Amino acid sequence: MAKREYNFTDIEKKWQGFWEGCGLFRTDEGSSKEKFYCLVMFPYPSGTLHVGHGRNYIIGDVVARYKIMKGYNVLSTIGWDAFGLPAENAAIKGGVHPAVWTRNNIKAMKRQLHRWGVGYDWDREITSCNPDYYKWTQWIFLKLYENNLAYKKKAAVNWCPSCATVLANEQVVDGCCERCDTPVRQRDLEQWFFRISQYAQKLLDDISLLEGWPERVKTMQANWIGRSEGVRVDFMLEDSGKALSCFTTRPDTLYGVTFVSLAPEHPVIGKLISGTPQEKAVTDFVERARNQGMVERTAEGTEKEGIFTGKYVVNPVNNDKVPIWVANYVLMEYGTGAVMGVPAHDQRDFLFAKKYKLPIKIVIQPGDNELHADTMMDAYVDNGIQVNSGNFDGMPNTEAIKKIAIYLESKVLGTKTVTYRLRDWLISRQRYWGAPIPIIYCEKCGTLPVPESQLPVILPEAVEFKPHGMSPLAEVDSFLNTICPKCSGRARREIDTMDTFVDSSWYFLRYLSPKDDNHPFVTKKVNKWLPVDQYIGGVEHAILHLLYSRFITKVLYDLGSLGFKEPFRHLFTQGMIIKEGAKMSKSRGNVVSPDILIDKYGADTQRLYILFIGPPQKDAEWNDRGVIGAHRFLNRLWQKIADYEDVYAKVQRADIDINSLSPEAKTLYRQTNQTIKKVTEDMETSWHFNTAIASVMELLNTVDSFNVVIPNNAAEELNFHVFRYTMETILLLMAPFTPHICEELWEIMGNKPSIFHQRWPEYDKNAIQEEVAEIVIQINSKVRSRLSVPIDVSEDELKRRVLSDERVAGFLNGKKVINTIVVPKKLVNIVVK
Ligand code: ANZ
Ligand code: ZN
Repeated sequence: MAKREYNFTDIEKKWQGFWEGCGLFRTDEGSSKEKFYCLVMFPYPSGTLHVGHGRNYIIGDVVARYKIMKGYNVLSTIGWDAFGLPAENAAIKGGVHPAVWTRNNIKAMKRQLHRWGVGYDWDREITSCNPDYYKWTQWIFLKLYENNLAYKKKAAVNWCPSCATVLANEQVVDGCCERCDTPVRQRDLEQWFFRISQYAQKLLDDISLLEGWPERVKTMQANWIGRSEGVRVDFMLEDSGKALSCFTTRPDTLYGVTFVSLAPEHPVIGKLISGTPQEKAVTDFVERARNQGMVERTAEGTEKEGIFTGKYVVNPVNNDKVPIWVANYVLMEYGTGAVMGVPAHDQRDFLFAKKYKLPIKIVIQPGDNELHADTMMDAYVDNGIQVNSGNFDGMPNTEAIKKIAIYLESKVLGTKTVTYRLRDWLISRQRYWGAPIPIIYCEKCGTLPVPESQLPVILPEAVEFKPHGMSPLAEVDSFLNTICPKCSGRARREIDTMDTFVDSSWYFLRYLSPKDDNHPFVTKKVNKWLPVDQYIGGVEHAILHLLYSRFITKVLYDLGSLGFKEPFRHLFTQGMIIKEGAKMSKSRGNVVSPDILIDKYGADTQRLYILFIGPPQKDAEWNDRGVIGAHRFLNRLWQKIADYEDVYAKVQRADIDINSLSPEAKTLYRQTNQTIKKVTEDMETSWHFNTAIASVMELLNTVDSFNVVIPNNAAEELNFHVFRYTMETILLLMAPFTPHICEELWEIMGNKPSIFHQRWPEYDKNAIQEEVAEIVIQINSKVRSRLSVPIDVSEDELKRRVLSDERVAGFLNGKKVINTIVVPKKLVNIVVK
């Protein structure tokens, strides 16, 4: 009979159709099985996918298939994070409408996902730029607004004076406009914010609930929230009698203050300088610093700059008169926007003081070698003993931190406070391609939310895209002009759209009722299915997306709409695929197209390679030869099973009793069971696909040296049973990784599809125990030691173990081994001189 070919193209098409037909990924919500919600971060439809993207979806697919085989009722879904800047840029550049561009990309990406054999419950697909979705994003906005968690205030935007347009941060390159290279300026606009800062403490506390998250992501969340305990110290302004509050985490350094510096935006500056000789210079400086933009101002390498206001404050603990400066490194958004400068103990203050020749006053000494202000090369930031600090002299500074805070409070000179680095979430975008913010402005009635019954506020499709000027929405009269919901007078709509992070902050709730016209989500359903059991995505979302999703979940929990406080129970962040030392990306031109590889080797090869390339949470370097290796393995697997195609039907499957097996069959049977154990453990402990696959590969090596005989008698039948058992086990273990070939071979072996309706294999506990033999070790025929080894250990391995036995080594010390006599399973005699 002719050899059956591994015709992956036909096989893959066949099984993709089969899974679709049998609804393998269609979730039956009524099922009594335990639920498992497997979620990959929904992609931005940026265009065609490359193999680096594939890792994310393939991992998600493996998790879903594995859990199906483990007997769970799996929910595995996909959607499109479809609003955003690239679509709009494409419209401006190429004249394609963002909606068209987006829809085309979705189509291309869907095709790609299908070709990889990645399965989802496609009936639940969601697209964030569709009105049936963004209606509910707007609803979320209204809920926050109603609960005083959405508000409007002036905030700086990046403004390109030449394009006359607002730029997103990613459109500012080295302080200049990406398009025309003009220096970008900061401009204040009224913008919408979500009051996430109100949830800072809850977001911090509940990190403890995120048991299945990588430690480093939890740390990133905590750092971003950035809780600081400190004191607000009041410094009296010289002539006004008013206090200037400075936030410090180091009250122990209070006696060392030699200046105070203000953020350029600080409201007191105007009053301080008005009518003074410094007015012009300070105003100019403030203007310049504000145009620097936040990111640049706080960057490590940016030069610390400032200007003296001509005014002074008084240090409340020692009555020192200290100058007030304005400095670019002080941010208005943090603490009080005013900092007490302690150059001896803070590095930024030290550089600042050196530059502007301000005094340096040491108040903490290390204890061993004494510091001197004029010879210091850097600030001394470590712990030590208080000096020059009045009654606190001689005290360890760690104690002075507490004592000085208590002292300040008792004298009403300061208050202990907690500050968070987390700022309110700016959700306004001066963009077209986003969900319109559902707000109406009426001249008579003021700012009003769009009534829920009028949602969605539809984003008009017929607009003009120009590289210049305002958001296109500002020019669409039919959108702009509306009727006041309160007085029915003429009113106008908000033209800002929402940050796309709002769209993605709640989408995981929508998959449970994607077509519901009356509710954003159904409380009973989401309470049953969430938290998400396994969330999978890129580490680039480790901060903002996760934080915003956690925030919105907590708000909805507090409103009684959700019964859980955290949306994602386990989080897996996969590493990137690197090529030629750089992240794979279109702009770098180092992408590997999955289509060419699938045409040449099939999707299973690509899946296997991607999963085998290294620990899935680590970055990995792409290597074309590795793909060939993966392909070769699948061919070997194919051949091994296809070679006996005719035999499977003739030899019925039977239970295996390990005790009745030949030594060779016993070894194979044992290793098969050990492999089940290993693969299962690798899957259960944070998805070690690569080591799981490696152990299956080893098993196939053992099969290669196993003598498969087409059976003519009972003993040979037993032998074949073990072979069949091993091969079926390999297929079951490999099915989540390389599903198509496993389905096909499963069928060739005479089994009914789908292999995913089979239960994940369990190992025979008795079979994995290695049988051991007690070996007597003699040296020159005298018994010197004993050793337990696996009964089927090879002679070489036995010799190696004997020679590395500690007692034996002691006897051999300095002697020469002349001969080693081995009696298998019993004895080793070493002859020495
Ligand atoms: C005096 C001092 C002395 C400080 C010293 C530090 C070391 P964390 O820990 O990150 O919360 N600071 C306060 N408000 C600021 C603002 N708006 N912009 C820039 N810096 C600001 O940082 C708190 C410290 O950062 C505060 O403690 C203050 O400097 C500075 F040896 O006060 B410190
Ligand atoms: Zn009105």
